[in-house]
Amino acid sequence: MAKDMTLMWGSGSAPCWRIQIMLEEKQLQGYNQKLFSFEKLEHKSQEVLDMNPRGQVPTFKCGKHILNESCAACFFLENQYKSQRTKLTPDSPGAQALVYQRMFEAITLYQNIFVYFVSAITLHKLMCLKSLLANRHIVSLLKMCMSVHRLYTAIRYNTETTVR
Ligand SMILES: N[C@@H](CCC(=O)N[C@@H](CS)C(=O)NCC(=O)O)C(=O)O
Repeated sequence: MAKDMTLMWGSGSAPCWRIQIMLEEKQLQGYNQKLFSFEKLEHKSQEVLDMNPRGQVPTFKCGKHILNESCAACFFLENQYKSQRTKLTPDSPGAQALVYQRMFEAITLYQNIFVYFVSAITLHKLMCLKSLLANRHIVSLLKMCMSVHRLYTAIRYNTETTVR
């Protein structure tokens, strides 16, 4: 059962923890796992890219299924092993909706924090050049932040963009 599963993960990654916790809750120990170092950019290696073109972890494989979104992997495991150990989604639609609500809240929060940090770092770097830039260029600073955000979104979702 668990022998059919492989989890590619990175240390300190909350999305990876999601799947690891799920596997523990469903008592699916014994799955194959491979740790990739972010520092060494191992998550951009061909081995990961072959499974996940985004070059991100977690990447989870179960039989013929390859799942590159942690929540999708968790739902897959829940559906596949519904009656095994901890039940993670309640049956009643109301209670189920509250579970989904908390899940989407957490994803939105995670994304907003990330975008905030990227924007804040970019702004900080640009402010260091403030003496070179007149205040009238504040609009350019904001455009730069938006470009970074667009670029980040494109990389994350593997879509095209032009940075202006
Ligand atoms: N939405 C994805 C997020 C995956 C993700 O952002 N993984 C990060 C580690 S926490 C990663 O691999 N970052 C490296 C990169 O994007 O290049 C999920 O929940 O599985």
